[in-house]
Amino acid sequence: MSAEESVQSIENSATEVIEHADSLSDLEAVKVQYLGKNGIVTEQLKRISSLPAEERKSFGQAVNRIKTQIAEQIQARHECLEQVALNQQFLDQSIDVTLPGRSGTIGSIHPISRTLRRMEQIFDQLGFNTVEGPEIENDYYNFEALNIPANHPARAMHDTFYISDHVLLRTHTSPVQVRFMKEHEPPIRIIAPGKVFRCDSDVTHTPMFHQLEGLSVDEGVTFADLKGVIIHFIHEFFEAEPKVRFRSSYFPFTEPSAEVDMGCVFCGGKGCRICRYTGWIEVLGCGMVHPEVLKHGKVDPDKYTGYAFGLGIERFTMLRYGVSDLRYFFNSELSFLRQF
Ligand code: 2NL
Repeated sequence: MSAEESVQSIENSATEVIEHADSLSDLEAVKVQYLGKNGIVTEQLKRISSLPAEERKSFGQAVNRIKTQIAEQIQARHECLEQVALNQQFLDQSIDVTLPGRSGTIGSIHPISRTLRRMEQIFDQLGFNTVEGPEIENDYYNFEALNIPANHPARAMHDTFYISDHVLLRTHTSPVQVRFMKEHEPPIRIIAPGKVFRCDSDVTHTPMFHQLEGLSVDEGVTFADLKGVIIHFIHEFFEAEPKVRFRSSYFPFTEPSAEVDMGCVFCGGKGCRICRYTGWIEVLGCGMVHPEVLKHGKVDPDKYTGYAFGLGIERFTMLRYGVSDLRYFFNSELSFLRQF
């Protein structure tokens, strides 16, 4: 084999080895093997001085040529392997964005809010709009305007949280309706839900609870309209048709007044512990708006009549979902709340 041939065979073997280097570290080893300080190509360069003078030039050129070519091939292979490594890295680190995410803890609607939404929906279908007002009131809107004068026993009945002489936490949402009457001409059809406060706390009373009141004022509104709306509401709310009875009662702000009972949903009216063996459960109070109250609302009682009603949201929630203790609504027990 001539010197040129042996140089060419070095390049051929290098090409082969380079092509078979599967990793950057393999390739680095190949580079050292051929081009390193004691590498195969470098050894050839060292041979030049021992060659006859006339061979040196062409041999030297041949070795330098393969040195350059091997270096280029290594560089090309290097770039190729780097690309492969990068593709592998992309593959290893890729995520499947179509996989469903890990779900966090999701809250639930508080039973009181659920009941409120349900009530709003039923009254919305009857043409009642929801209105809100301040929880901090003055004694005029909470008492005077509702025909409850300074020394009326009703003021003692509602144990009131006073903030100062004339400022208090509302004991019912009626003040919202009085304010609304003052600002709007009949026909009026509204419900006023919200927090109310009474200085009372035992097994069946909490100092804050939720009430929903309703008011309808127009020409020719009668007690028959009130009965129709209340009976419809009870049937819709309980998704059943229990008996409903109107029992004569007294409120300073309505005349005549009535309390409404429905057939016990637990025993079907036969009598049980829940209805205290009467077969009836008291659910709300109502009546025709007292003319004095209409006047405070700047409504002419000679032209208009109206009915109003009030109910406790906690009580309706307990009856509808079978909650046995009022305190569940306020102690934030997750095992209770998760059921809603
Ligand atoms: C009850 C009784 C009731 C009213 C609330 C009312 C409001 C205005 C005028 C007249 Cl602006 N009345 N509200 C009427 C009758 C009864 O609530 O037992 N609530 C739990």
